Amino acid sequence: MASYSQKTYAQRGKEHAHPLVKELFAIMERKQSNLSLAADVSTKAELLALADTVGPYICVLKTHIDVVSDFDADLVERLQELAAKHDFLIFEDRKFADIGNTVKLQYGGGIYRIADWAHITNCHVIPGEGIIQGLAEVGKPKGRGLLLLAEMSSAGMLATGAYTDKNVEMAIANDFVIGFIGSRRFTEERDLITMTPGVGLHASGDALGQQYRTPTKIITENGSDIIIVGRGIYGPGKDAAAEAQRYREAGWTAYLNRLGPK
Ligand code: 6AU
Repeated sequence: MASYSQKTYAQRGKEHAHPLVKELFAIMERKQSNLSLAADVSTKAELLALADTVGPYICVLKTHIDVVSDFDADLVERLQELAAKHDFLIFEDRKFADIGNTVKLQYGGGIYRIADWAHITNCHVIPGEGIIQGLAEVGKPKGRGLLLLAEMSSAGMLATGAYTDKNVEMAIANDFVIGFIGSRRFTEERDLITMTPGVGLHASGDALGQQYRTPTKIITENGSDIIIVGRGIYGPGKDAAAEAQRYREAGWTAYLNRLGPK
């Protein structure tokens, strides 16, 4: 059987069992985009403006909702309107890491009510499989999906070897899990997607341990599915729309090169 990374996104969408992943692959195909924007800005106005500017070029908007200093319920409504207008999914990068009972409360409640609006969220499996079960109790009835942090992009990260392998085992066993944060394709057991942060065309890293690799490395060589780009798109002095188009083009070309000649 051909590796999933040799198949088109369209084909994988058709064959996929999870409605959310079907929708994601359909968006990717429609928009010819495997680009996710990491919108790490600190006010509501900046986040909405950035999502509206970059929205046409991305398949997923990734948020850190707890860095928005003037968060309110209206922000969520406006983000949902932008998701409909520009045809993208919303991924709240919450990185849950507590016991199942606590993450249930954090995911479904509090100020942010993440499960009500984020199609995708993510977690560390350091507490064991109960974290996935807790999150699934809240998210599964709403049709949401979960990514496991099988690896990280930063220097000296500890998610390696047997820990990464455990992530893969848990993902295969839990149908609420739709894939991973990591640098490569992890398994052919089922079509679990990989989203990769730490992608940049120009910089090699930042002063706090972030490390950047190119779309070619990540998509063509490593078989990942989606590149996550933040400061490469909206950094100081950058034209966010132009940079987003450049990353979309680079990500899509890297994907076409992976598929090879028809
Ligand atoms: O492109 P950057 O460096 O401006 O932003 C990268 C984004 C940030 C991080 O919180 C996130 O990606 N991230 C993650 C995610 C997505 O979970 C994991 C990781 O290992 N490294 C990383 O940078 O919003």
